[in-house]
Amino acid sequence: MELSLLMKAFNVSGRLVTINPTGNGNVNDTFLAIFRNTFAEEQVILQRVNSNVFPKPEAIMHNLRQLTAHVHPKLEAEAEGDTADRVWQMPRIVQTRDGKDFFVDEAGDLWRVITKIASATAFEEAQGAEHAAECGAVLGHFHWLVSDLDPHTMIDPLPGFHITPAYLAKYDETLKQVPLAGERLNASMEARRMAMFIEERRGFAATLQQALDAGELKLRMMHGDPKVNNIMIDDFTGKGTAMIDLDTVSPGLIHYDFGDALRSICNHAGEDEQNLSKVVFDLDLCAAFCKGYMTHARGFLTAADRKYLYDAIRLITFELGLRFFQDYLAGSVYFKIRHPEQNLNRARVQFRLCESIEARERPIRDLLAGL
Ligand code: GN1
Ligand code: MG
Repeated sequence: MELSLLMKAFNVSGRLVTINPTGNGNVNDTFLAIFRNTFAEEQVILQRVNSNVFPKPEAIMHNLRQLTAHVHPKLEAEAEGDTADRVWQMPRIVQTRDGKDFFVDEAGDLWRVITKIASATAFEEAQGAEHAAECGAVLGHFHWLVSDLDPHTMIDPLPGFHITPAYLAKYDETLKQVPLAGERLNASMEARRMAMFIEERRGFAATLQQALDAGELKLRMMHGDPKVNNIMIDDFTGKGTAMIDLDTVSPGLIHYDFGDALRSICNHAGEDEQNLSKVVFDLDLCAAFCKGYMTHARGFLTAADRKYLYDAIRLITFELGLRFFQDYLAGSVYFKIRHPEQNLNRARVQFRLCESIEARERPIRDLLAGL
């Protein structure tokens, strides 16, 4: 269905001037639509939710409704008493003309429109220590925003998301069940090296899950995907202003968020680098992020939480590499790709980053202990 026709289903005033792909998401398709009225312009984000990844896209919209209903009043209350030059924001759902939160096309795909956070940028990589610190502040503030959101009002969007041992089981299953997986594994030295890397860390994969099962860590609301390009920075003040990409907000361990933000912020090379020597975990950016995070998180992090922060950084990096590698073996059915080996290369990058984190274990632990 033509995008401009599709947009007509949504309640946005004015004439549509352009609609173009935006962002670099690996899962959903995202477009920026610009509307003009006589005296004003409106920009909104149109998205097709990937039903391959999210089998119940309606649940995603139910969650977004619950989340925004919980957070918007908190943000408003905060803004009232605020004299600082910072404004916290969260996108809002734009309804269809018949008052629904989404539109389903003839193919059965779910489309939704949300407001665009104006005059703000989500960078693809860390811009420096100040930016990293702002990313930390945004994540810490987000954790505070959702800390009192009742998990029972939310539907688990992706059961098992961020349970690392479950990804190991899926990887094993893929090797057993997918006819071409073994062939793909044996086709290159690189793939075999990835498989060895995984074997060496099998025991480690359960670290956070065991701490949770033992009651040492507890479930809280997490964002699920707080990588650097899901954090928006105000163009005028340079301060963090919003977390976007809210589809994976669910009960989980905030450790995964902490680790995920760091593994993406501290790697200048990004997720698609070919030259592995450029993939390094940057300790200065890590320190800056942690400082920003602590301005909001100091109050709610327990001693047990702190104990697992290093493992969280290492683990989520390993988990993402494992997810990319498993998807490569399965024929790249989950993460969108632009070339056939992309998921294999993405796995190489995360595993190299994981090694870089392991090599810096002492300084990272020291840094975390000093927070
Ligand atoms: C996916 O869609 P995107 O690019 O924001 C993925 C994350 C990964 C990320 C890696 C629902 O996020 O878990 O960390 O790619 N999202 C989902 O770039 O699987
Ligand atoms: Mg996402």
